[in-house]
Order: sequence, then C-alpha cells, then structure tokens
Amino acid sequence: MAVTRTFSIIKPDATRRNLTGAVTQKLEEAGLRVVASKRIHMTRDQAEGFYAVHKERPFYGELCDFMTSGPVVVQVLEGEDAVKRNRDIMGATNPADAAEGTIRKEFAESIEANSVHGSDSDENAKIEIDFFFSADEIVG
Ligand code: RTP
Ligand code: MG
Repeated sequence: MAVTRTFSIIKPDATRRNLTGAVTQKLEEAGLRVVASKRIHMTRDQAEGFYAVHKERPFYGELCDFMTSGPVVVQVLEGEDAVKRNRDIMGATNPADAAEGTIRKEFAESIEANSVHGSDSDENAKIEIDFFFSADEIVG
C-alpha cells in the first residue's frame, strides 16, 4: 500500500472543548503522521470556497456559519492509504451512526458539529491541501 496524504480539519466544536491534542492522538494512533498543522480562524470566503461542492445542500449556510464560529486546526496527514485510514478513524458523519472507538463516536456533538473533516478521495485531498497550505509548510 502506498504512502499518501490527506487533509484534515479539527473543527470549532473540538477546539472549543480543548480537544486538539486528543483528536491528534487518535490520528497518530491510527498510523497517520501530522506533516503540516496550523490553527486558523477561517474567513467566510474560505469556508464558502472550501465547501463550494455543498453549495446546493440545505445545510450549506449553517455549515459555513459553524466553520467560522471559532478556530480550527488544518492539518496534512501522511500514511499508508491515508484518505481511507483517516476516514476510518473519523467514523460516520452522524455520530449516532459512528462506530466505537472512532473520533466522531467519542467526541462529536452532532451531525454538523462532528469534530473533524477528512478528504474523501486522493484527488480532493490534493485540492484541499493546496487550498490551505503552500509546499514549504509541509515537512514529510
Ligand atoms: P467531512 O466532509 O466534514 O469530512 O464530512 P463527511 O464527508 O462525513 O460529510 P459531508 O457529507 O461531506 O458533509 C460535510 C459536513 O457538513 C456537515 N453536515 N451537516 N445538517 C446536516 O444534515 C449535515 N450534513 C452534513 C457536517 O459537518 C459534515 O461533516
Ligand atoms: Mg465530505
């Protein structure tokens, strides 16, 4: 299995409850290495641009409100089959459906305030990494 990269966000509900370390520990225990990380407060433009694929979904406005409601930690994660590995440890979007031991089962508050984002394909991982990071900020 190839070593690849994925993009992760520790969302405002998690930073607010001081769970940045706890979430990162779960990622590391799952075999992912944090090769870039920064804490930012997303602008409205950034949130709307990042979630543009969801523009037509009914929750788009609320999602952008939530993602700009407090600081987030954006990260690049590296590991074998990183996209799938990350989505496995994240758990289902709705914490009510998330498996035991996953980040969302353990920490998420709701389907929206679900503690983490993770890219859903290698192609989107590259787009999302490039959205927030320049090459010199990533140290593999
Ligand atoms: P993510 O993109 O954040 O990794 O999560 P995901 O693939 O599991 O979920 P996705 O369908 O891409 O939705 C993106 C984010 O929108 C919020 N959401 N709210 N109110 C709702 O019904 C609803 N559905 C989704 C969540 O924050 C979700 O992670
Ligand atoms: Mg998604």
